[in-house]
Amino acid sequence: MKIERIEAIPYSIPYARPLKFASGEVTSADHVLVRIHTDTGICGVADTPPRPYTYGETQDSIVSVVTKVFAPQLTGLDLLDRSKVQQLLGRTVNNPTAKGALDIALWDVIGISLGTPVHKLLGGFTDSMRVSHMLGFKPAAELLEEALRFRETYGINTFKLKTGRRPFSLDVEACHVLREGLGAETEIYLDANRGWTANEAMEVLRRTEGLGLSMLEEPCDAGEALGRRRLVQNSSIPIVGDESVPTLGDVSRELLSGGSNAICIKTARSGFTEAQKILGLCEGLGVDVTMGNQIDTQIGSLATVTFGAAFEASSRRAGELSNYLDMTDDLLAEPLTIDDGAIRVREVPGVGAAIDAAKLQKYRQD
Ligand code: MUC
Ligand code: MG
Repeated sequence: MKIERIEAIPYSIPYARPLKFASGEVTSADHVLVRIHTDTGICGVADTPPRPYTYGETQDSIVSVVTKVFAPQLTGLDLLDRSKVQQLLGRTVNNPTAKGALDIALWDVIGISLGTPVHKLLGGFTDSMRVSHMLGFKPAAELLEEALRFRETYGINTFKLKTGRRPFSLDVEACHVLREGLGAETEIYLDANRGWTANEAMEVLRRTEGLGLSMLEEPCDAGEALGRRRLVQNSSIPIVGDESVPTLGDVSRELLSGGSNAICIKTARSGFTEAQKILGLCEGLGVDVTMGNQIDTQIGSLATVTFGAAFEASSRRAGELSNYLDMTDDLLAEPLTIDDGAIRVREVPGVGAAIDAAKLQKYRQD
């Protein structure tokens, strides 16, 4: 079975409730749908979220690198020659979500052709993941209202609060209000998206001491190596690397330099192949992982749960899988559902992301 043709389709779906955070804001999902067609007629699919403030990719750059650089290199290759594919993708630096989508679409094709769900091919550990919901910038009372509504409606009991790049008092107040309103049994952790310095992060940790926060993600730029190491050494909770660790090499560097002591894995930027290597590295070193959200659509969230549920170590913590709920629509033909705080994998061949053709026609930009 050979790769015959690769499509990169830009599309745009507005958000009903935009998400704001320290490094940017998302008001519409201006993503790229990647489809890999084979000579047997099978088609694999995946989604890419352009995040210029995180990886330097834009919707245009993703379409361009997929169609002009990767498609000519991959066309004609055997689908199972996975290491060859990785080596070819690796010849181009950066472009993590373009590469991640190609990798996921390839796994999708392999699963469909074998008649096997990809979560089984990867590891088959379990069939669902608990969901963590990401709370963007809002006044504290509105954050609490949102968290209580998500707990009541979906059974979600883990929340990641976006912080940083705004007066400390707002972040500290939000932590206190959420803990008081949600009670001791709800998991709350923070993500500053590099919005503080290491010293500022330590100040916030001091002011939230005793609230039982479980993790602090990307508090400052990992390039501030000494400050970051000091923060890791002095923090009583794990300091999670996210945008500083898109690749296996980045994860190694951050863990060895002491800039992080937990790792966020995102399938949107690592695909399944590199995500699996990152997971193995972390397991071997005894480092916790979280399954993160690149502000994904339902297609992206399904990819995350497919990978996350496949392994014991990636399914231990709740995965960030619910922010698609803020979109006005989605391309997935059969919508995801969150029941009792969890999302299930799909027991169909491949990843299971069948696309609604009419919706793709409506939202595509090309
Ligand atoms: C996160 O964990 O940082 C914010 C920007 C982005 O691309 O992903 C998010 C979530
Ligand atoms: Mg993050």
